[in-house]
Amino acid sequence: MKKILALVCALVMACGLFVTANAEGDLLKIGYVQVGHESDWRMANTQNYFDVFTKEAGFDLELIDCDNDHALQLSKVREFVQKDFDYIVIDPIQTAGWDDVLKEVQDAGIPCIIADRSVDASPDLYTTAVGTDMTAEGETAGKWLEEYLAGKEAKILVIEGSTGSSAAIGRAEGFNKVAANHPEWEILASQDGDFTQNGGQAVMEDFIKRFPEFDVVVCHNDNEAYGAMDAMDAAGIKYGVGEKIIISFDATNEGLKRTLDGQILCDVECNPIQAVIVMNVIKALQAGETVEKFTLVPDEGFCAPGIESAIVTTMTDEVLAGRKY
Ligand code: GZL
Repeated sequence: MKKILALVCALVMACGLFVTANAEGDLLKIGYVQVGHESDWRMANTQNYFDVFTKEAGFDLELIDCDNDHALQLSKVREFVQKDFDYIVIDPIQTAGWDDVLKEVQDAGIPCIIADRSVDASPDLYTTAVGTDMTAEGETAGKWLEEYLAGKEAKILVIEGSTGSSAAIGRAEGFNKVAANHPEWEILASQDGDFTQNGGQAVMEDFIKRFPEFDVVVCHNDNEAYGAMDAMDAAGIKYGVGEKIIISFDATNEGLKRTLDGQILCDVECNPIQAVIVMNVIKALQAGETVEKFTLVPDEGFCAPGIESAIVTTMTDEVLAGRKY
């Protein structure tokens, strides 16, 4: 019976019709090594995969929360290879250290999709990648600050994302590219807050001790921004329009609420709703189509009410109500 079903599937696929079934006619086994559970963004991304890769849709998804442990990601990918998964999706905690395991996946003939963050490895070593442009996100933040300061001097503190992650590397690169054009800006310090609220609070507490004078805090994600706010609240430091400027990334629902309330002045989106894009890539591959080497997930930026901007969208209740996450 299985052989007949497999033949039918092969014939159907050969005719370009698509079924989400592997050669044995079973559900497509998808292995996803997820970064962890460090932020609201991450939880939205994980939930999105569970919502999309359902059995009803023809998938058997195994999503592993690797809790920011690169070695665990490598060993789980190797487990997926051993279990002969149909597709392997990797959201790499860090950009480095992927060549060997990607070669093993490729030698096993398993299509590999790099999702969200990126790897420092030849694109020849994986099938395709899906993600946002983190450098552009950093540039958007820099260009908004350039517009908002309009030539004024600024002392800037940066709470970075996890060291070695493409998100932290890209956002820093993009922001610094704009900052390089502004000798009147001074970046006082830049420290890893690991994309968590506790991390953001600890770094901001240290910054407050070391830097009595500062004007801007750039946080590489919303959870770090909440932690920075906690630290500033405890120290009696005000932030918002006319006070210390907080710039953040992710534009999660809570982040945009705080932007609408004027606590965060600029929040640059990084869209976690990526699972349908990944699913469509898998369906195309199943149908024997060629896919682009990279699929960009578009995003934009937002600023607090009362701030006019040509760079980002000014927040309103309607903008918040229209958000998907
Ligand atoms: C960005 C993503 C980052 C988010 C953080 O694409 O990898 O990781 O900006 C998350 O919130 O922790």
